Amino acid sequence: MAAVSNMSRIYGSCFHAVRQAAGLKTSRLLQRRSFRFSAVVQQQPDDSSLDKPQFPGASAEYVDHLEFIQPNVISGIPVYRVMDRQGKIINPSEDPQLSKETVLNFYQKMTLLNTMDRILYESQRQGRISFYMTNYGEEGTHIGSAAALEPNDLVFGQYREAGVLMYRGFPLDRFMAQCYANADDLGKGRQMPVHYGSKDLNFVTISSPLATQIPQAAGAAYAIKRENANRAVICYFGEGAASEGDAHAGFNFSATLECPLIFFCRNNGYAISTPTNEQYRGDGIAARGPGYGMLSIRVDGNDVFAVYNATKEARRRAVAENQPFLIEAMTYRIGHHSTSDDSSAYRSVDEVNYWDKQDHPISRLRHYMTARSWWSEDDERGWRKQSRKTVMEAFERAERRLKPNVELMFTDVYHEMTPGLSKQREAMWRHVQQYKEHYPLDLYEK
Ligand SMILES: Cc1ncc(C[n+]2csc(CCOP(=O)(O)OP(=O)(O)O)c2C)c(N)n1
Repeated sequence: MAAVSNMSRIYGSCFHAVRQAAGLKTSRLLQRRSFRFSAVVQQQPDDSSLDKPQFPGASAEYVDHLEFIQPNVISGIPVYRVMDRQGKIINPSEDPQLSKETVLNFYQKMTLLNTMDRILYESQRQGRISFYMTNYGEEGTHIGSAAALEPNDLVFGQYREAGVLMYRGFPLDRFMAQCYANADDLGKGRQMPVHYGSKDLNFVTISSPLATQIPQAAGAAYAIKRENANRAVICYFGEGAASEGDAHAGFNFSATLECPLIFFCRNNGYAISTPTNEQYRGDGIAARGPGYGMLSIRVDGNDVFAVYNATKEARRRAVAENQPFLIEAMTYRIGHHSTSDDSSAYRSVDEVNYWDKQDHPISRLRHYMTARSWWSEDDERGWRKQSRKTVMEAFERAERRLKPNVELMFTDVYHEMTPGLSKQREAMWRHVQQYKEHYPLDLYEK
């Protein structure tokens, strides 16, 4: 009872304040605080509206019956598709009508990524590099989205977006140099494999802790907006990373600060061994967009044209209207999570085979090209041979290349080396001299 009378006292004093404000013309406080609030007070000063104040945190009707909102109010968000599994355009008005040259480039980048993955995966298995992550099955999400961006748009990746960087022109030699941590690695050999980055290509260096890129992307997009730079930011992440608190922070900041940002979720079914039915309860990631006040769409990530159309339109509007967009691309991770994972422990071979053989982004695009006589069996054979040769040559060059100068371990953090770092450096050299046989310094740049 005491609580109820307290509540009515609080509400009573609020209504008193509203009445007073309505009686005055419009107080300065009201003008400053809420346009909607002062408009209601001014336009509808009758008793019924005074009894139904507009709370500052929501615009809604009042109801007089108790009902919880069902989670399935936002469920079954449709999957936008342009091509069917046979590569046939479903609705001609959605055909992006890309030139033959562009489509062939899509196909060649998707398959080159596949070939690079195969060689580097094997290379890890043979102990030549320490770690690797393949992109099998997600090639459509990479190439379709990358092609829809402008080169000066800024990319924040998670780690499984090598195709985006490849589309932007990162050479095979640079991919290999990073994985081999050799002297040509832009990261100076300091990161584990697949942590690529390129300032020239506006691709922010990958960092392993999940979802850190999401609030960073929001901050970068806010800066870009303030510069009025006619650029967008795209931020890739998996549906697993979307469970991190950082994802919420990034979504909410970018929506409230109205940032030109495209959130691109690759929903590939698994976060290592955690399947989506253990990852979340709502309708995937797209369903969260409206909760943040973001325009959202779910697309077929194995349909490179659907990904392209959705990203292109999101990019156009993000820049023109300064607001974030959320794209959830449904796809499937065909490979193991990484070389540290064996996915046969948590999913069936039949399941993987379905996506590999029946619904693959590369075969779908190939059907499209074949139907237009843009690609033949001979072209395929020739391209496979040529791309494998190119990848192998880059791989051999990377393997032969020296490792970075050891001293680089201690640079780039402080302008002047700190005493602590200096001591570590001396200790390192003492150790290396003492155990010379384990440290083949001739393999390192001087
Ligand atoms: C903060 C944090 N927690 C856990 C991990 C370990 N980890 C690395 S990848 C990964 C799964 C991420 O899955 P998802 O975001 O769906 O991306 P996918 O690997 O499927 O592309 C986990 C749990 C991490 N790197 N960082």
